[in-house]
Amino acid sequence: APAAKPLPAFAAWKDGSVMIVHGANALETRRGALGSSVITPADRLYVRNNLPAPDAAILADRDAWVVQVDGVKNPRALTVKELKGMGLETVAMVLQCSGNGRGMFPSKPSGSPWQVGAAGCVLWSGVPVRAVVEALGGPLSGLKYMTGTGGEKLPEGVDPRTLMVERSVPLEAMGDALLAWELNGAPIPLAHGGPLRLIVPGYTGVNNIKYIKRLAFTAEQSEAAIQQHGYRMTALGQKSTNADPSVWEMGVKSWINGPLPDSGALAAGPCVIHGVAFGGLHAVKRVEVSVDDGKTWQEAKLVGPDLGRYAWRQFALAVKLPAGMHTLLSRAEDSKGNRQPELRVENAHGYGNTSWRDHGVKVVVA
Ligand code: MSS
Repeated sequence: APAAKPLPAFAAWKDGSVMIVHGANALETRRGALGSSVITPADRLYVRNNLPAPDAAILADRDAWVVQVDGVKNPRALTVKELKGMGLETVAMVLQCSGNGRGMFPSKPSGSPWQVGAAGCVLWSGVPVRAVVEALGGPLSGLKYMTGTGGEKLPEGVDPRTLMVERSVPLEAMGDALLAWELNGAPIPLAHGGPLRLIVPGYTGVNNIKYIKRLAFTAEQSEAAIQQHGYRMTALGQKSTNADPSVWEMGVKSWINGPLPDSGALAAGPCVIHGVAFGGLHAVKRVEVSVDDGKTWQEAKLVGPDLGRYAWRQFALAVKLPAGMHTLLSRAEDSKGNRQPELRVENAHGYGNTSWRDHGVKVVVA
């Protein structure tokens, strides 16, 4: 087997024993290493960057970081220090890369072949975007999107639109959005977007802009390639255009984190099947588990604290597994009655895999 790649310097503080290094800007958490107490520790949280992260010097004086706010009555630049005086909220939220589960597409789309571990459930603290907007006189009328721009330095001489990380989400996403400076009770590390990150609960990872330098309410979506062509549900074999649906809200999803095929030989008898389930914009309502490849289903118990509709729930089901090979599956339903689908939606870039079939695991009981 090839030697495991080392952790990149900006994420060297991660727990290397549980991270899969796909590349310098793509680290995944091993399945089964997400823990069972709801919150994913920061040193196990996946990392994904489209551009190299800025220099760590941007963290030297966190309170001095500046974000320009536009598309409001009184547009202006605000420091993190000023933001800290404008409001405070905490949200527990599943942060999940748009391409989580891409590694399960038989079409082998380009991009990191994530299994389940480009996701975690974490706490963000910061000021509600709506409080900032109110303080700046309210939104201008007729605007349709909230657009965040990443603070990466771009190389000179290239059209910034080709590279910059700038994403627009529908205006209503502002409702629960935060400008956050804290992750799991500590200042946000560089790898996760410190000193300041836009948090858009219920939306896929890419919409959560790290080191945000501009927050704008806009009539149109960003002209950046990452918005116009990137992160869209494009039919297999087609080139992406801005007519394809953008990857925004997350769908209802669950997967099993134990037992796993590599948990070692399982002894026949009692066993607890457990995993995580979330509903994107809506709370997860129930999870069913099958131990016979989907022929029959049993309702699992949601365990642990309910941290709100954007967080995941851990589920558990005690079963007795006889000797033999078993395909274990889970499927979730949200509070609006949306059900996790059996099959993935094929698409050119491997986004949005919520298939319960794909996320099943095979275990052997001796
Ligand atoms: N931001 C910025 N500024 N830059 C970049 O690159 N990326 C994305 C987000 N944000 C970026 C940003 C992505 S893409 C993702 S996932 C996320 O982020 C991740 O996060 P973490 O913290 O985990 O690393 Mo896919 O959809």
